[in-house]
Amino acid sequence: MTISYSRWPEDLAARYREKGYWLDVPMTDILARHKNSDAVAVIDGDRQFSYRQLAELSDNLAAALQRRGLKNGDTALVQLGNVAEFYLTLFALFKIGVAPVNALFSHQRTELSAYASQIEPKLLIADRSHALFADDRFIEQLCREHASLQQVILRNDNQPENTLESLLAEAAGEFNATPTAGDEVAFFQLSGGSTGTPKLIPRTHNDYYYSIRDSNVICHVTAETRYLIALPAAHNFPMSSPGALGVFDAGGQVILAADPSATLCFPLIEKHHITDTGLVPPAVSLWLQAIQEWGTNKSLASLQRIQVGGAKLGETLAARIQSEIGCKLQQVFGMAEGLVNYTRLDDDEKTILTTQGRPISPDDEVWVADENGNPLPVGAVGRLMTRGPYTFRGYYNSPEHNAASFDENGFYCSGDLIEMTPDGNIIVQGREKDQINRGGEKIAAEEIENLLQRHPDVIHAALVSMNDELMGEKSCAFIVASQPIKPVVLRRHLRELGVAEFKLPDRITCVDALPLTPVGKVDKKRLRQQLADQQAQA
Ligand code: AMP
Ligand code: DBH
Repeated sequence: MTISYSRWPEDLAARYREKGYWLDVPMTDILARHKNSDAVAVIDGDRQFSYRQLAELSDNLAAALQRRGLKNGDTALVQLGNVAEFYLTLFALFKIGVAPVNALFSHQRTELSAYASQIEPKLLIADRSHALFADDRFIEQLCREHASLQQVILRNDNQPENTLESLLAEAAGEFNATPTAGDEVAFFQLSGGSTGTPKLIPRTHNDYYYSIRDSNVICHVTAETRYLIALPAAHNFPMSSPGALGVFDAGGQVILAADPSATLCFPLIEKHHITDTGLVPPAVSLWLQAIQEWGTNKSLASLQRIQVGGAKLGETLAARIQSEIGCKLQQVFGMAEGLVNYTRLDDDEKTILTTQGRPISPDDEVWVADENGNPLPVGAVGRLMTRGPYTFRGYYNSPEHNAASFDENGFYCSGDLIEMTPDGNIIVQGREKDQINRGGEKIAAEEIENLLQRHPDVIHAALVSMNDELMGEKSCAFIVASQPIKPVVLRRHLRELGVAEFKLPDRITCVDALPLTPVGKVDKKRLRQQLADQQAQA
Protein backbone atom coordinates (compact mmCIF):
# COMPACT_ATOMS: atom_id res chain seq x y z
CA MET A 1 0.00 0.00 0.00
CA THR A 2 1.31 3.44 -0.85
CA ILE A 3 0.08 6.65 0.73
CA SER A 4 -1.87 8.72 -1.75
CA TYR A 5 -1.00 12.39 -2.16
CA SER A 6 -1.39 15.16 -4.74
CA ARG A 7 1.40 14.52 -7.25
CA TRP A 8 3.19 16.97 -9.49
CA PRO A 9 2.00 16.91 -13.12
CA GLU A 10 4.05 14.70 -15.46
CA ASP A 11 5.73 17.53 -17.36
CA LEU A 12 7.05 19.20 -14.23
CA ALA A 13 8.10 15.90 -12.67
CA ALA A 14 10.03 15.08 -15.86
CA ARG A 15 11.75 18.47 -15.74
CA TYR A 16 12.72 18.10 -12.07
CA ARG A 17 14.27 14.72 -12.82
CA GLU A 18 16.04 15.94 -15.93
CA LYS A 19 17.60 18.81 -14.00
CA GLY A 20 18.86 16.42 -11.35
CA TYR A 21 16.66 17.75 -8.55
CA TRP A 22 14.81 14.50 -8.07
CA LEU A 23 17.16 11.55 -7.70
CA ASP A 24 14.59 8.85 -6.99
CA VAL A 25 16.47 7.73 -3.91
CA PRO A 26 14.99 7.63 -0.41
CA MET A 27 16.39 9.82 2.38
CA THR A 28 17.89 6.71 4.00
CA ASP A 29 20.68 7.61 1.59
CA ILE A 30 21.68 10.49 3.90
CA LEU A 31 22.89 8.05 6.57
CA ALA A 32 23.95 5.27 4.22
CA ARG A 33 26.61 7.56 2.77
CA HIS A 34 28.32 7.87 6.16
CA LYS A 35 27.53 4.53 7.75
CA ASN A 36 31.18 3.55 8.09
CA SER A 37 32.27 6.85 9.56
CA ASP A 38 33.30 7.20 13.19
CA ALA A 39 32.92 10.98 13.06
CA VAL A 40 30.51 12.37 15.66
CA ALA A 41 27.07 12.98 14.18
CA VAL A 42 24.95 13.96 17.20
CA ILE A 43 25.72 15.38 20.62
CA ASP A 44 22.86 15.28 23.10
CA GLY A 45 23.94 16.32 26.58
CA ASP A 46 26.50 13.77 27.80
CA ARG A 47 25.71 11.36 24.99
CA GLN A 48 27.30 11.34 21.60
CA PHE A 49 26.64 9.21 18.55
CA SER A 50 28.89 8.59 15.59
CA TYR A 51 27.54 8.14 12.08
CA ARG A 52 28.25 4.43 12.39
CA GLN A 53 26.16 4.32 15.58
CA LEU A 54 23.32 6.32 14.02
CA ALA A 55 23.24 3.84 11.16
CA GLU A 56 23.39 0.77 13.43
CA LEU A 57 20.94 1.97 16.06
CA SER A 58 18.41 3.07 13.48
CA ASP A 59 18.81 -0.36 11.83
CA ASN A 60 18.09 -1.97 15.19
CA LEU A 61 14.96 0.07 15.71
CA ALA A 62 13.83 -0.45 12.12
CA ALA A 63 14.26 -4.22 12.41
CA ALA A 64 12.51 -4.31 15.79
CA LEU A 65 9.55 -2.40 14.37
CA GLN A 66 9.49 -4.65 11.33
CA ARG A 67 9.33 -7.69 13.62
CA ARG A 68 6.36 -6.06 15.35
CA GLY A 69 4.46 -5.87 12.08
CA LEU A 70 5.21 -2.37 10.84
CA LYS A 71 5.64 -2.19 7.09
CA ASN A 72 6.08 -0.02 4.05
CA GLY A 73 3.07 2.28 3.55
CA ASP A 74 2.12 2.44 7.26
CA THR A 75 2.03 5.68 9.21
CA ALA A 76 3.21 6.64 12.70
CA LEU A 77 2.52 9.39 15.21
CA VAL A 78 5.79 10.45 16.83
CA GLN A 79 6.31 12.96 19.63
CA LEU A 80 9.90 13.34 20.78
CA GLY A 81 11.72 16.48 21.87
CA ASN A 82 15.22 17.64 21.00
CA VAL A 83 16.87 14.30 21.70
CA ALA A 84 19.05 11.98 19.60
CA GLU A 85 16.17 9.49 19.50
CA PHE A 86 14.25 11.95 17.33
CA TYR A 87 16.71 11.34 14.47
CA LEU A 88 17.19 7.64 15.23
CA THR A 89 13.43 7.19 14.99
CA LEU A 90 13.12 9.28 11.84
CA PHE A 91 15.75 7.23 10.01
CA ALA A 92 14.41 3.93 11.36
CA LEU A 93 10.98 4.80 10.00
CA PHE A 94 12.45 5.89 6.65
CA LYS A 95 14.23 2.52 6.48
CA ILE A 96 11.00 0.54 6.78
CA GLY A 97 8.94 2.95 4.71
CA VAL A 98 6.70 4.10 7.57
CA ALA A 99 5.69 7.77 7.23
CA PRO A 100 5.55 9.68 10.52
CA VAL A 101 3.88 12.85 11.65
CA ASN A 102 6.46 14.39 13.99
CA ALA A 103 4.36 16.33 16.49
CA LEU A 104 6.04 19.17 18.35
CA PHE A 105 6.89 18.44 21.97
CA SER A 106 4.68 21.38 22.95
CA HIS A 107 1.65 19.71 21.39
CA GLN A 108 -1.06 18.33 23.62
CA ARG A 109 -4.15 16.15 23.35
CA THR A 110 -6.00 18.27 20.79
CA GLU A 111 -3.15 18.38 18.30
CA LEU A 112 -2.13 14.72 18.67
CA SER A 113 -5.74 13.52 18.34
CA ALA A 114 -6.20 15.67 15.23
CA TYR A 115 -3.07 14.19 13.62
CA ALA A 116 -4.06 10.64 14.55
CA SER A 117 -7.51 11.15 13.00
CA GLN A 118 -5.93 12.23 9.75
CA ILE A 119 -3.26 9.55 9.30
CA GLU A 120 -4.77 6.65 11.31
CA PRO A 121 -1.33 5.56 12.57
CA LYS A 122 -0.37 1.97 13.28
CA LEU A 123 2.44 3.10 15.59
CA LEU A 124 2.81 5.67 18.37
CA ILE A 125 6.26 6.67 19.61
CA ALA A 126 6.24 9.13 22.51
CA ASP A 127 8.06 10.09 25.69
CA ARG A 128 7.01 9.36 29.29
CA SER A 129 8.61 12.65 30.28
CA HIS A 130 5.83 14.49 28.43
CA ALA A 131 2.95 15.20 30.83
CA LEU A 132 0.44 13.60 28.44
CA PHE A 133 2.25 10.28 28.64
CA ALA A 134 3.09 10.34 32.36
CA ASP A 135 0.39 7.72 32.81
CA ASP A 136 -1.58 5.52 30.40
CA ARG A 137 -4.84 7.45 30.26
CA PHE A 138 -4.21 9.36 27.05
CA ILE A 139 -2.70 6.29 25.39
CA GLU A 140 -5.83 4.31 26.28
CA GLN A 141 -7.99 7.09 24.88
CA LEU A 142 -6.00 7.17 21.62
CA CYS A 143 -6.21 3.39 21.26
CA ARG A 144 -9.96 3.51 21.88
CA GLU A 145 -10.48 6.25 19.32
CA HIS A 146 -8.07 4.93 16.70
CA ALA A 147 -8.47 1.24 15.98
CA SER A 148 -5.48 1.48 13.62
CA LEU A 149 -3.04 1.85 16.57
CA GLN A 150 -1.28 -1.46 17.15
CA GLN A 151 2.06 -0.55 18.73
CA VAL A 152 2.90 2.00 21.41
CA ILE A 153 6.60 2.51 22.12
CA LEU A 154 7.69 4.92 24.84
CA ARG A 155 10.97 6.58 25.69
CA ASN A 156 11.88 6.95 29.37
CA ASP A 157 9.49 4.16 30.23
CA ASN A 158 10.35 2.21 33.36
CA GLN A 159 9.86 -1.18 31.74
CA PRO A 160 12.34 -3.87 30.81
CA GLU A 161 10.76 -4.43 27.39
CA ASN A 162 9.11 -2.71 24.48
CA THR A 163 10.57 0.70 25.27
CA LEU A 164 12.25 2.90 22.69
CA GLU A 165 15.57 2.26 24.45
CA SER A 166 15.13 -1.54 24.41
CA LEU A 167 14.15 -1.58 20.73
CA LEU A 168 17.22 0.49 19.85
CA ALA A 169 19.29 -2.14 21.63
CA GLU A 170 17.72 -5.18 19.91
CA ALA A 171 20.23 -6.55 17.41
CA ALA A 172 19.01 -5.96 13.88
CA GLY A 173 19.98 -9.44 12.67
CA GLU A 174 19.03 -10.09 9.07
CA PHE A 175 17.47 -6.74 8.32
CA ASN A 176 16.21 -5.79 4.90
CA ALA A 177 15.41 -2.11 4.49
CA THR A 178 12.14 -1.42 2.68
CA PRO A 179 12.02 2.36 2.26
CA THR A 180 9.29 3.92 0.17
CA ALA A 181 10.28 4.97 -3.35
CA GLY A 182 11.78 8.40 -3.95
CA ASP A 183 8.53 9.79 -5.28
CA GLU A 184 6.40 8.49 -2.40
CA VAL A 185 5.56 10.16 0.91
CA ALA A 186 8.52 10.09 3.32
CA PHE A 187 6.76 11.87 6.18
CA PHE A 188 4.14 14.48 6.94
CA GLN A 189 5.24 18.00 7.81
CA LEU A 190 3.04 20.19 10.02
CA SER A 191 1.36 23.28 8.67
CA GLY A 192 1.22 26.40 10.82
CA GLY A 193 -2.23 26.55 9.37
CA SER A 194 -5.21 28.83 9.49
CA THR A 195 -7.99 26.26 9.76
CA GLY A 196 -9.87 24.65 12.65
CA THR A 197 -7.95 21.38 12.39
CA PRO A 198 -4.22 21.48 11.70
CA LYS A 199 -3.42 20.29 8.18
CA LEU A 200 -0.69 17.84 7.19
CA ILE A 201 1.77 18.25 4.34
CA PRO A 202 2.96 15.11 2.54
CA ARG A 203 6.68 15.47 1.78
CA THR A 204 8.32 13.04 -0.61
CA HIS A 205 11.94 11.85 -0.45
CA ASN A 206 12.59 13.44 -3.83
CA ASP A 207 11.36 16.90 -2.96
CA TYR A 208 12.66 17.10 0.59
CA TYR A 209 16.09 15.67 -0.16
CA TYR A 210 16.52 18.12 -3.01
CA SER A 211 15.75 21.11 -0.77
CA ILE A 212 18.27 19.80 1.75
CA ARG A 213 21.10 19.24 -0.73
CA ASP A 214 20.78 22.65 -2.29
CA SER A 215 20.36 24.32 1.12
CA ASN A 216 23.74 22.85 1.99
CA VAL A 217 25.33 24.53 -1.02
CA ILE A 218 23.70 27.88 -0.26
CA CYS A 219 24.49 27.72 3.47
CA HIS A 220 28.05 26.38 3.03
CA VAL A 221 27.41 23.27 5.11
CA THR A 222 30.38 20.87 5.15
CA ALA A 223 31.84 18.09 7.27
CA GLU A 224 33.35 20.87 9.41
CA THR A 225 29.93 22.35 10.24
CA ARG A 226 28.88 22.09 13.87
CA TYR A 227 25.21 23.08 13.96
CA LEU A 228 23.24 23.90 17.11
CA ILE A 229 19.61 22.76 16.99
CA ALA A 230 17.85 24.98 19.53
CA LEU A 231 14.43 25.30 17.85
CA PRO A 232 12.06 22.31 18.05
CA ALA A 233 13.79 19.51 16.12
CA ALA A 234 10.57 18.50 14.35
CA HIS A 235 10.09 21.96 12.86
CA ASN A 236 10.84 22.28 9.16
CA PHE A 237 13.51 24.96 9.67
CA PRO A 238 15.87 23.00 11.97
CA MET A 239 15.08 19.80 10.08
CA SER A 240 15.84 20.91 6.55
CA SER A 241 16.97 24.53 6.07
CA PRO A 242 19.65 23.11 6.06
CA GLY A 243 18.92 21.81 9.54
CA ALA A 244 19.99 18.51 10.98
CA LEU A 245 19.33 16.57 7.78
CA GLY A 246 21.54 18.96 5.84
CA VAL A 247 24.32 18.57 8.39
CA PHE A 248 24.03 14.77 8.33
CA ASP A 249 24.15 14.75 4.54
CA ALA A 250 27.41 16.72 4.68
CA GLY A 251 28.88 14.59 7.49
CA GLY A 252 28.97 17.42 10.04
CA GLN A 253 27.93 17.55 13.68
CA VAL A 254 24.52 18.27 15.19
CA ILE A 255 24.44 19.53 18.77
CA LEU A 256 21.07 19.49 20.52
CA ALA A 257 19.74 22.09 22.96
CA ALA A 258 16.38 21.75 24.69
CA ASP A 259 15.52 25.40 23.98
CA PRO A 260 17.18 28.53 22.55
CA SER A 261 17.86 30.25 25.89
CA ALA A 262 21.25 31.95 26.20
CA THR A 263 22.00 30.22 29.50
CA LEU A 264 21.72 26.85 27.81
CA CYS A 265 23.11 27.69 24.36
CA PHE A 266 26.13 29.89 25.07
CA PRO A 267 27.99 27.22 27.08
CA LEU A 268 27.17 24.62 24.39
CA ILE A 269 28.51 26.90 21.68
CA GLU A 270 31.73 27.41 23.60
CA LYS A 271 32.18 23.78 24.55
CA HIS A 272 31.50 22.31 21.12
CA HIS A 273 32.92 25.13 18.98
CA ILE A 274 29.60 25.51 17.23
CA THR A 275 29.81 27.24 13.85
CA ASP A 276 26.15 27.61 12.81
CA THR A 277 22.66 27.81 14.22
CA GLY A 278 19.11 28.78 13.29
CA LEU A 279 16.99 31.04 15.47
CA VAL A 280 13.67 32.87 15.51
CA PRO A 281 13.80 36.66 16.06
CA PRO A 282 12.78 36.64 19.77
CA ALA A 283 15.66 34.24 20.54
CA VAL A 284 18.05 36.69 18.84
CA SER A 285 16.74 39.48 21.11
CA LEU A 286 17.32 37.35 24.19
CA TRP A 287 20.84 36.44 23.08
CA LEU A 288 21.69 40.12 22.55
CA GLN A 289 20.25 40.96 25.95
CA ALA A 290 22.38 38.25 27.56
CA ILE A 291 25.52 39.57 25.84
CA GLN A 292 24.77 43.03 27.23
CA GLU A 293 24.09 41.75 30.72
CA TRP A 294 27.12 39.51 30.84
CA GLY A 295 29.26 42.18 29.18
CA THR A 296 30.85 39.76 26.69
CA ASN A 297 30.21 37.69 23.57
CA LYS A 298 33.38 35.66 24.11
CA SER A 299 31.63 32.29 24.36
CA LEU A 300 30.23 32.82 20.85
CA ALA A 301 33.64 33.23 19.20
CA SER A 302 33.32 30.05 17.09
CA LEU A 303 29.97 31.08 15.58
CA GLN A 304 30.32 31.92 11.91
CA ARG A 305 26.70 32.26 10.88
CA ILE A 306 23.28 32.70 12.45
CA GLN A 307 20.25 31.99 10.34
CA VAL A 308 17.09 33.80 11.37
CA GLY A 309 13.62 32.89 10.17
CA GLY A 310 10.11 31.83 11.07
CA ALA A 311 8.97 35.42 11.57
CA LYS A 312 10.03 38.78 10.22
CA LEU A 313 13.37 40.05 11.49
CA GLY A 314 13.44 43.81 11.98
CA GLU A 315 16.29 45.72 10.37
CA THR A 316 17.60 47.11 13.68
CA LEU A 317 17.80 43.67 15.25
CA ALA A 318 19.37 42.32 12.05
CA ALA A 319 22.16 44.90 12.18
CA ARG A 320 22.91 44.11 15.82
CA ILE A 321 23.66 40.44 15.01
CA GLN A 322 26.66 41.35 12.90
CA SER A 323 27.97 44.04 15.26
CA GLU A 324 27.27 42.55 18.69
CA ILE A 325 27.54 38.80 18.10
CA GLY A 326 30.18 39.26 15.47
CA CYS A 327 29.01 36.68 12.96
CA LYS A 328 27.24 36.62 9.62
CA LEU A 329 23.47 36.78 9.37
CA GLN A 330 21.43 34.78 6.93
CA GLN A 331 17.71 35.52 6.69
CA VAL A 332 15.48 32.51 5.99
CA PHE A 333 11.89 32.72 4.88
CA GLY A 334 10.52 29.23 4.61
CA MET A 335 7.42 27.17 5.03
CA ALA A 336 6.68 23.56 5.86
CA GLU A 337 4.71 23.46 2.60
CA GLY A 338 7.96 23.81 0.66
CA LEU A 339 9.40 27.06 -0.68
CA VAL A 340 12.46 28.27 1.23
CA ASN A 341 14.23 31.59 0.58
CA TYR A 342 17.67 32.54 1.82
CA THR A 343 19.77 35.65 1.64
CA ARG A 344 23.08 34.45 0.22
CA LEU A 345 26.18 34.60 2.40
CA ASP A 346 27.95 36.91 -0.06
CA ASP A 347 24.98 39.25 -0.60
CA ASP A 348 25.60 42.93 0.09
CA GLU A 349 24.77 44.23 3.53
CA LYS A 350 21.56 45.97 2.52
CA THR A 351 20.12 42.79 1.00
CA ILE A 352 21.02 40.75 4.08
CA LEU A 353 19.57 43.30 6.50
CA THR A 354 16.39 44.23 4.66
CA THR A 355 15.20 41.26 2.61
CA GLN A 356 14.15 37.68 3.29
CA GLY A 357 16.22 36.39 0.39
CA ARG A 358 15.40 34.44 -2.73
CA PRO A 359 14.36 30.86 -3.48
CA ILE A 360 16.64 27.83 -3.33
CA SER A 361 15.96 26.62 -6.84
CA PRO A 362 16.11 28.22 -10.29
CA ASP A 363 12.89 26.26 -10.85
CA ASP A 364 11.05 27.76 -7.90
CA GLU A 365 8.41 29.85 -9.61
CA VAL A 366 7.42 32.75 -7.37
CA TRP A 367 5.18 35.64 -8.34
CA VAL A 368 3.06 38.28 -6.65
CA ALA A 369 -0.70 38.33 -7.28
CA ASP A 370 -3.35 40.96 -6.68
CA GLU A 371 -6.68 39.97 -5.11
CA ASN A 372 -8.00 38.87 -8.51
CA GLY A 373 -5.06 36.60 -9.17
CA ASN A 374 -3.36 38.91 -11.69
CA PRO A 375 0.42 39.39 -11.57
CA LEU A 376 1.78 42.54 -9.94
CA PRO A 377 4.98 44.36 -10.91
CA VAL A 378 8.21 44.63 -8.92
CA GLY A 379 7.76 46.75 -5.80
CA ALA A 380 4.00 46.16 -5.42
CA VAL A 381 2.71 44.28 -2.38
CA GLY A 382 0.51 41.26 -3.00
CA ARG A 383 -0.03 37.55 -2.48
CA LEU A 384 2.88 35.14 -2.66
CA MET A 385 2.17 32.45 -5.29
CA THR A 386 4.59 29.58 -5.80
CA ARG A 387 5.20 26.15 -7.26
CA GLY A 388 8.40 24.23 -7.66
CA PRO A 389 10.42 21.04 -7.21
CA TYR A 390 9.96 20.88 -3.43
CA THR A 391 6.68 22.74 -2.90
CA PHE A 392 3.78 20.42 -2.12
CA ARG A 393 0.73 20.14 -4.39
CA GLY A 394 -1.93 19.62 -1.73
CA TYR A 395 -2.61 19.07 1.97
CA TYR A 396 -3.25 15.48 2.93
CA ASN A 397 -6.90 14.46 2.38
CA SER A 398 -8.16 18.04 2.22
CA PRO A 399 -9.80 18.60 -1.18
CA GLU A 400 -11.83 21.61 -0.07
CA HIS A 401 -8.97 23.41 1.59
CA ASN A 402 -6.74 22.61 -1.40
CA ALA A 403 -9.24 24.11 -3.82
CA ALA A 404 -8.92 27.38 -1.90
CA SER A 405 -5.12 27.24 -1.45
CA PHE A 406 -4.03 26.60 -5.06
CA ASP A 407 -4.79 28.35 -8.33
CA GLU A 408 -5.75 26.52 -11.52
CA ASN A 409 -2.08 26.18 -12.53
CA GLY A 410 -1.04 24.52 -9.28
CA PHE A 411 0.47 27.59 -7.67
CA TYR A 412 0.21 27.54 -3.89
CA CYS A 413 -0.99 30.75 -2.23
CA SER A 414 0.86 30.83 1.10
CA GLY A 415 -1.21 33.62 2.62
CA ASP A 416 1.85 35.84 2.92
CA LEU A 417 1.90 39.36 1.49
CA ILE A 418 5.21 40.09 -0.15
CA GLU A 419 7.04 42.49 -2.37
CA MET A 420 9.74 41.60 -4.92
CA THR A 421 12.83 43.77 -5.19
CA PRO A 422 14.27 44.50 -8.66
CA ASP A 423 17.02 41.91 -8.05
CA GLY A 424 14.54 39.18 -7.19
CA ASN A 425 14.67 39.18 -3.41
CA ILE A 426 11.51 38.89 -1.34
CA ILE A 427 10.43 41.29 1.37
CA VAL A 428 7.67 39.96 3.63
CA GLN A 429 5.16 42.76 4.15
CA GLY A 430 2.35 41.10 5.99
CA ARG A 431 -0.11 38.28 5.97
CA GLU A 432 -3.56 37.53 4.68
CA LYS A 433 -4.07 34.17 6.39
CA ASP A 434 -5.99 34.11 9.65
CA GLN A 435 -3.01 33.22 11.77
CA ILE A 436 -0.95 34.70 14.59
CA ASN A 437 2.83 34.40 14.22
CA ARG A 438 3.96 34.41 17.83
CA GLY A 439 7.71 34.69 17.47
CA GLY A 440 7.79 32.01 14.78
CA GLU A 441 5.21 29.76 16.46
CA LYS A 442 2.08 29.80 14.34
CA ILE A 443 -1.43 29.85 15.79
CA ALA A 444 -4.44 29.23 13.54
CA ALA A 445 -7.07 31.65 14.83
CA GLU A 446 -9.94 29.34 13.93
CA GLU A 447 -8.53 26.44 15.94
CA ILE A 448 -8.47 28.47 19.16
CA GLU A 449 -11.78 30.22 18.45
CA ASN A 450 -13.48 26.82 18.07
CA LEU A 451 -12.00 25.61 21.35
CA LEU A 452 -13.03 28.81 23.16
CA GLN A 453 -16.55 28.48 21.77
CA ARG A 454 -16.83 25.03 23.32
CA HIS A 455 -17.12 26.76 26.72
CA PRO A 456 -20.86 26.87 27.57
CA ASP A 457 -20.77 30.61 28.43
CA VAL A 458 -18.94 31.70 25.27
CA ILE A 459 -21.19 32.84 22.46
CA HIS A 460 -18.57 34.17 20.08
CA ALA A 461 -14.77 34.36 20.05
CA ALA A 462 -12.25 36.07 17.77
CA LEU A 463 -8.49 35.65 18.06
CA VAL A 464 -6.28 38.37 16.59
CA SER A 465 -2.64 39.40 16.77
CA MET A 466 -1.33 42.36 18.74
CA ASN A 467 2.11 43.88 18.43
CA ASP A 468 4.69 42.79 20.94
CA GLU A 469 8.16 44.17 21.39
CA LEU A 470 9.87 40.82 22.01
CA MET A 471 7.64 38.28 20.24
CA GLY A 472 6.70 40.43 17.25
CA GLU A 473 3.11 39.33 17.75
CA LYS A 474 1.08 37.98 20.62
CA SER A 475 -2.54 36.82 20.61
CA CYS A 476 -5.62 38.52 21.98
CA ALA A 477 -9.02 36.83 22.24
CA PHE A 478 -12.16 38.95 22.07
CA ILE A 479 -15.02 37.15 23.77
CA VAL A 480 -18.77 37.64 23.72
CA ALA A 481 -20.19 35.69 26.68
CA SER A 482 -23.65 34.99 28.04
CA GLN A 483 -22.45 35.95 31.52
CA PRO A 484 -19.29 37.59 32.90
CA ILE A 485 -16.37 35.20 32.57
CA LYS A 486 -12.84 35.59 33.90
CA PRO A 487 -9.78 35.13 31.66
CA VAL A 488 -8.35 32.52 34.07
CA VAL A 489 -11.48 30.42 33.60
CA LEU A 490 -11.09 30.46 29.81
CA ARG A 491 -7.39 29.67 30.03
CA ARG A 492 -8.18 26.72 32.28
CA HIS A 493 -10.88 25.63 29.82
CA LEU A 494 -8.30 25.60 26.98
CA ARG A 495 -5.78 23.72 29.10
CA GLU A 496 -8.40 21.13 29.99
CA LEU A 497 -9.16 20.61 26.30
CA GLY A 498 -5.42 20.11 25.89
CA VAL A 499 -3.76 22.50 23.50
CA ALA A 500 -0.15 23.66 23.16
CA GLU A 501 0.68 26.33 25.75
CA PHE A 502 1.93 28.83 23.13
CA LYS A 503 -1.59 28.89 21.65
CA LEU A 504 -3.24 30.16 24.85
CA PRO A 505 -4.35 33.77 24.28
CA ASP A 506 -1.90 36.23 25.82
CA ARG A 507 -4.81 38.55 26.49
CA ILE A 508 -8.55 37.91 26.82
CA THR A 509 -11.00 40.78 26.52
CA CYS A 510 -14.77 40.46 27.00
CA VAL A 511 -16.93 42.65 24.77
CA ASP A 512 -20.67 43.10 24.21
CA ALA A 513 -20.43 42.36 20.50
CA LEU A 514 -17.81 41.80 17.81
CA PRO A 515 -17.55 44.35 14.98
CA LEU A 516 -18.70 42.92 11.64
CA THR A 517 -17.78 43.65 8.04
CA PRO A 518 -20.54 44.56 5.56
CA VAL A 519 -20.82 40.88 4.56
CA GLY A 520 -21.23 39.88 8.21
CA LYS A 521 -17.79 38.41 8.98
CA VAL A 522 -15.92 39.40 12.12
CA ASP A 523 -13.97 42.56 11.31
CA LYS A 524 -10.55 41.50 12.55
CA LYS A 525 -8.84 44.45 10.97
CA ARG A 526 -10.87 46.70 13.25
CA LEU A 527 -10.06 44.58 16.31
CA ARG A 528 -6.34 44.75 15.52
CA GLN A 529 -6.67 48.50 15.04
CA GLN A 530 -8.37 48.83 18.44
CA LEU A 531 -5.46 47.01 20.05
CA ALA A 532 -2.92 49.18 18.25
CA ASP A 533 -4.75 52.34 19.37
CA GLN A 534 -4.75 51.13 22.97
CA GLN A 535 -1.03 50.40 22.75
CA ALA A 536 -0.34 53.84 21.29
CA GLN A 537 -2.14 55.46 24.23
CA ALA A 538 -0.43 53.34 26.89
P1 AMP B 1 4.64 27.20 8.76
O1 AMP B 1 3.32 27.17 8.06
O2 AMP B 1 4.57 26.91 10.21
O3 AMP B 1 5.64 26.37 8.08
O4 AMP B 1 5.14 28.70 8.69
C1 AMP B 1 5.46 29.30 7.47
C2 AMP B 1 5.14 30.76 7.56
O5 AMP B 1 6.02 31.40 8.49
C3 AMP B 1 5.33 31.53 6.29
O6 AMP B 1 4.25 31.35 5.41
C4 AMP B 1 5.44 32.94 6.82
O7 AMP B 1 4.17 33.44 7.13
C5 AMP B 1 6.19 32.75 8.13
N1 AMP B 1 7.64 33.01 7.99
C6 AMP B 1 8.63 32.10 7.93
N2 AMP B 1 9.83 32.70 7.82
C7 AMP B 1 9.61 34.03 7.83
C8 AMP B 1 10.45 35.18 7.73
N3 AMP B 1 11.79 35.08 7.63
N4 AMP B 1 9.85 36.40 7.75
C9 AMP B 1 8.51 36.52 7.85
N5 AMP B 1 7.67 35.47 7.94
C10 AMP B 1 8.20 34.23 7.93
O1 DBH C 1 8.55 29.26 9.56
C1 DBH C 1 8.83 28.28 8.88
O2 DBH C 1 8.02 27.37 8.66
C2 DBH C 1 10.22 28.15 8.32
C3 DBH C 1 11.15 29.14 8.54
C4 DBH C 1 12.44 29.02 8.03
C5 DBH C 1 10.56 27.03 7.58
O3 DBH C 1 9.65 26.04 7.35
C6 DBH C 1 11.85 26.89 7.05
C7 DBH C 1 12.80 27.90 7.28
O4 DBH C 1 12.16 25.79 6.34
